[in-house]
Amino acid sequence: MSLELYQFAFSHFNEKARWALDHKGIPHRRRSLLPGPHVPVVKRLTGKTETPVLVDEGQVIAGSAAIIDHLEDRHPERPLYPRRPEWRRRALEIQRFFDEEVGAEARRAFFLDFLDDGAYAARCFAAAFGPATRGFYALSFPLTRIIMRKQMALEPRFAEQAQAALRRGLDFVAENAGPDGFLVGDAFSVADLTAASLLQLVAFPPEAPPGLPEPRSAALQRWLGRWREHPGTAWVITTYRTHRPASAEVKE
Ligand SMILES: N[C@@H](CCC(=O)N[C@@H](CS)C(=O)NCC(=O)O)C(=O)O
Repeated sequence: MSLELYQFAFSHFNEKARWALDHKGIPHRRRSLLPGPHVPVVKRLTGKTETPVLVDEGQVIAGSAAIIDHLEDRHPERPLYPRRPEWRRRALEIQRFFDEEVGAEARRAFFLDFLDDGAYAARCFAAAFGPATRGFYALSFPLTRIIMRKQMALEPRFAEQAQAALRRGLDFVAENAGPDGFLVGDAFSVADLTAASLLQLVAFPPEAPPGLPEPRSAALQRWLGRWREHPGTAWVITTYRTHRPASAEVKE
């Protein structure tokens, strides 16, 4: 088997790709990268810097939607695309809405709060690494944080628009989930997977890897408090509890 996911462990777009692999039970390896040092590794693969990237027998697939499309094609069992054409169209439309209109703004809203405590943020990003890497990353994180703030335009003047986009995503799932919780049709699909993984940062449900180091920072608690009462948050938590399977990662 040569299926490798180049990923950030602590990232919602990466969680989307992980969940698709785990949903289908496809054994794969994960190459976890740290924000900052990831640049040369990902550039070598795609010429860009964004994760997730899947390498399947030498074929490079960049971006969570392209990865899911590739997996649907190669591993059609446990489908994420609904079979009925109109449901499939709707599910892909919902994926596009969350990818393009919610994901990046939700991340911006989150980081505007979360990065206030740089030491805690560095612990979250580097939790999967050994003590030497964690120590070095923590020391260099003040510089990484400056770069992240610049790259994602993490400016307080954008906080309102970023939170509004995230709220639109939460409103969408609260208003569109059917009686059994599905956004489209009568089964779990790419629409539910995309919405739940891109919205997971409002709750960090226990089933969402990699988990949060304790004790949580005041900045993170303030963030979580903003969204606790929204009915969309309850949908995210229930969807994770019901549909997020265990990891299909193969460890070295
Ligand atoms: N549309 C892309 C978005 C991916 C994305 O925004 N990735 C972020 C992590 S959440 C990233 O790798 N940022 C680092 C960079 O761009 O250098 C997808 O669906 O995969």
